[in-house]
Amino acid sequence: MGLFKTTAGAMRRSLSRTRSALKGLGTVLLGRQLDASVIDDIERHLLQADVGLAATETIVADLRKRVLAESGVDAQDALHAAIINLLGIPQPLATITDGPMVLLVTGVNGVGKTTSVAKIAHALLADGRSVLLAAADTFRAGAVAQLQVWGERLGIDVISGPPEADPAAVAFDAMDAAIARSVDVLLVDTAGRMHNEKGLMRELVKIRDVIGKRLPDAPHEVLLVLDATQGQNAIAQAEAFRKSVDITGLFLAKLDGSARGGVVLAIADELGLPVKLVGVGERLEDVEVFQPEQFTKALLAHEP
Ligand SMILES: Nc1nc2c(ncn2[C@@H]2O[C@H](COP(=O)(O)OP(=O)(O)O)[C@@H](O)[C@H]2O)c(=O)[nH]1
Ligand SMILES: [Mg+2]
Repeated sequence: MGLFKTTAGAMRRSLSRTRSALKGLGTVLLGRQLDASVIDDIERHLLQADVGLAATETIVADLRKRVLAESGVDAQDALHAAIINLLGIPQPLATITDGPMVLLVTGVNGVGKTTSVAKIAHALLADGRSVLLAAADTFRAGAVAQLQVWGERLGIDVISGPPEADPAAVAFDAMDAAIARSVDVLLVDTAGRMHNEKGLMRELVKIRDVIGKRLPDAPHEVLLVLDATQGQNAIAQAEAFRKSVDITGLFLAKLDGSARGGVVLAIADELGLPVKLVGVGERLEDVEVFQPEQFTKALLAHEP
């Protein structure tokens, strides 16, 4: 889907606090050649910015290899290349063939699931796709209403159940509706909290299975929403979710205003799950395709 924008300016703005956490790393490297002391500097800066020990070590090891392989390597270029190596190639969302394509959106409470569902719906609508929403967060009072408000703003229907409905039953009804109406995309919003974590994961598996029974190959994407301001805690959440369901990609919300954008590197190193989309604000338009190249440029930019 070539429907999400990638804006260098928005990415640069979003990473301004993360760049502060990196304490001017981009400037530190300016005009320097890669050597052991520069690598030490890089290591120190990365550790201050929530990149985490494991990803920092991966990057440092990559840089050491570069020093050995070649002399006179530009430090900035080398770090850029090492980060790109770590992040891997961009992985876009699954494409719509003959719909409905089903996206299941998961994540803990407050990370930005419902907002992200609305953002994705908005982008799809702008691309001329028909979209249906499913309000499968039936645990939190007000969650259904919140999605309905977005639905009204976007002019699309929201499938919901009675108060405290079984979320899997809502998903079932939504699948029926999506198929009957031949919509292009069904976005399923889910709860981030249950009475306990086991209950939450069991519910999620049930929702996933109900969707898969109704339509083979669905859900086509299981997007885990993580909150970029939560740093390493986001990694722990991903570990917990992936034990129950196959996560196909991450939506990293709240990259704007986060000083912990370095967590993207930790995610790549520790989880190996692709960040597909990033949230860069609270408005419907504030969603970007994650582009490793652009992210790295913004991370190492000279200006604050
Ligand atoms: N700054 C910023 N705020 C966001 C972003 N995404 C979501 N939020 C805010 O995070 C809060 C929780 O979002 P919500 O979608 O209700 O989270 P949910 O509980 O996971 O469904 C709301 O105040 C959103 O406006 C983002 O990309 N940037
Ligand atoms: Mg929600």
